[in-house]
Amino acid sequence: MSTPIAAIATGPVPAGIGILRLSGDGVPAIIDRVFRPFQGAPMSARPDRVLVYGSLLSEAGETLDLCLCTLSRAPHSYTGEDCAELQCHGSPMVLRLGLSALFAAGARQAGPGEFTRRAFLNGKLDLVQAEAVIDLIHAESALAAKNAAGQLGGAVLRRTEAVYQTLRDLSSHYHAVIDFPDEDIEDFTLRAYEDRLRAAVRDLDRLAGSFRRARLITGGLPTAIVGRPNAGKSSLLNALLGYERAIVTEIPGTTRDTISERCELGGVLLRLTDTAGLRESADAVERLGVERSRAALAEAGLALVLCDGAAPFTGEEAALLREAEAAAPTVLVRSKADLPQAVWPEEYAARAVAVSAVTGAGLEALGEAVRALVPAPEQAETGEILTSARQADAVGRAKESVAAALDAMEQGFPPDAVLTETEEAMQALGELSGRTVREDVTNGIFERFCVGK
Ligand SMILES: Nc1nc2c(ncn2[C@@H]2O[C@H](COP(=O)(O)OP(=O)(O)OP(=O)(O)O)[C@@H](O)[C@H]2O)c(=O)[nH]1
Ligand SMILES: [Mg+2]
Repeated sequence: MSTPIAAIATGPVPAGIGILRLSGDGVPAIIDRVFRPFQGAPMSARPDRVLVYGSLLSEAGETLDLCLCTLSRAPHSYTGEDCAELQCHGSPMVLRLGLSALFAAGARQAGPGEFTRRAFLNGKLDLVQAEAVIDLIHAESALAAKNAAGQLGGAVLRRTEAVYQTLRDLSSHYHAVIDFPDEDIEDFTLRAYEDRLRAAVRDLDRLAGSFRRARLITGGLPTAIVGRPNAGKSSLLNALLGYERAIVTEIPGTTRDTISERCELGGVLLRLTDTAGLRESADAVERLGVERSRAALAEAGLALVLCDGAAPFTGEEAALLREAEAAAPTVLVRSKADLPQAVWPEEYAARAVAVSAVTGAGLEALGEAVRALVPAPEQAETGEILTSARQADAVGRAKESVAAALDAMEQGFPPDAVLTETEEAMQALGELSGRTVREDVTNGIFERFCVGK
């Protein structure tokens, strides 16, 4: 028995289309009470997954909207239960009234992630796929979306499933050794397992290590924009974001506090931090700002060093460039390209990317320079970047246990020692897919969802 739940699945702003979603027992009957087709039979008497045009009715039977309805009966639906969707005009008020009508007809409000939780409980999705749904909804870069889509397609599980099979085979083999000690279990098959386990350790290690690159596609690579006062740092931040995020003035020392925003540049998701211009200052507040600039540089995975192209490139700029290069991969950016340019020493002029925050010239070239320094992680293309610490932890533990099992085999330890490790590894992989995960862990995952998903 599963209580029928309903929610508005689309955002709370006026839009072209807004969707009401329903899942659970008795959904066809509930739909018949709130939706009247313009022609023919009620929804409950129609086949699955056909779009039907009709009226959305209020509790009192008045027409709220003209909309499209579709029904997907169990088990062929997102949740695996009877499901329906009402595609209305995207008026938040109409959707709220429609939702009330659904409540009056017997549904209750869905909790955050409840549709996807039901899909998980009914075996429609594993836990990695459920988390990929959140990642896909919140993707802020093309690569993040690609990675999430790959995981939704089962990319991670395909890889770990092969390892799981190996462990299962190995464990039944050892159980056979323990249960039938008199049978001669051939040694060479065990050696074949050693090769498979070695491959498993490599695969799991690569997968667990992918988490280190997750910030490249989800949180954004920490990127410090540094330079001397008035170099045009805040102007560049604004130009890249496309709106006036930071204060810009002609007074050197305008920016004090660091300002961070995410932005995609050259296909790489960056967390850009605009900083206070670096100089010796007598002003206590500015000095604190400069400290923060240096801290941002120290944490950065990428530095954009801005130097005013209309001014000479001095020893101070050169020192700043060296300081940045010691901290992170660095792009030298020559700002204010729209102004008459000063002559720079050839070695710096040759490597600098000229940009203008005023005209937008050079921003594309800057993107290319960033892409060249920060190659996109290949694993994102196939959906094999783990994006949650939970997943990385489970895969990491599985790897440790497989390595320990391998070690025990190589050292000729008794079967029990190998079995303990293979079973630990299988347990960890089960947590990854959700097969053996604790309920409080799954609760934590689905709480991160929005209502309606
Ligand atoms: N013509 C032109 N002027 C620019 C450009 N970028 C910045 N400026 C001007 O340069 C001055 C300083 O710009 P900001 O962006 O505030 O420089 P900043 O590096 O953030 O300066 P501080 O915060 O003081 O360290 C302002 O008067 C901007 O209008 C540009 O691309 N072209
Ligand atoms: Mg500034």
